[in-house]
Amino acid sequence: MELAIFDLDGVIVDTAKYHYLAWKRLAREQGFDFTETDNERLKGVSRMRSLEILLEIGDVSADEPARQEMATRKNTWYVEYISRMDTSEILPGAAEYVRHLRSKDVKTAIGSASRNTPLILERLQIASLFDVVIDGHRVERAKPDPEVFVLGAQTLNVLPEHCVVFEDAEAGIEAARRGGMGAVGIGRPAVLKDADVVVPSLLELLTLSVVDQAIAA
Ligand code: B16
Ligand code: MG
Repeated sequence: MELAIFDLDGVIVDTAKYHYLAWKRLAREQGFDFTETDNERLKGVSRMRSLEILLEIGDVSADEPARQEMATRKNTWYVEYISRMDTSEILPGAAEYVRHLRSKDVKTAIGSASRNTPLILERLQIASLFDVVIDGHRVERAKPDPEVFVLGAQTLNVLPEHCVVFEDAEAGIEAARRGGMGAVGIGRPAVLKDADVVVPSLLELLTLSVVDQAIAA
């Protein structure tokens, strides 16, 4: 592995709960309920596709200007929530594992669908841990298209076969596969069936690395 590409939401930080609160608020305004189970369908999915799914669930029709307005309103609420985040919300082992890889001369990147990536990295104070950040502003095609990961690899001049993607969403695992990269699933094996390996969180990988180092010493 020459380059480790990390998805952001669900791998480095759990912002899904804030997306959920903001989408739920929008659904309530539209007169229907939006559950945590429904929210699972939005993980790793772009903002506008998320809105489409939400409106399908509520059986609400809206024209394009109304959709744009709803997406903007939801994002305003979401930004209010994430603006209050701090370093305590980095997922267990995540920053330490990224630092560990960097100490082994592995390059590191973020490959996220979120257009709020810069704000999140700033709040968590971890922007300096990544050689490049590719987010929703830089790509035209959402995961499972591999564009976000391929762009990261190209920017750092690394061949896809030397890249490993760390992802919590099925669409992200498929994107890594289609980009010719290794795929580590973060979450449940039943959901992330196409990953090379699945672990509950980056903490397990950090622990394994520490054990490997101790054995080698
Ligand atoms: P925004 P990831 C994704 O981030 C989230 O998982 C998904 O729920 C969200 O809709 C998407 O970002 C867009 O986010 O509205 O902030 O641009 O998992 O690719 O890091
Ligand atoms: Mg994710």
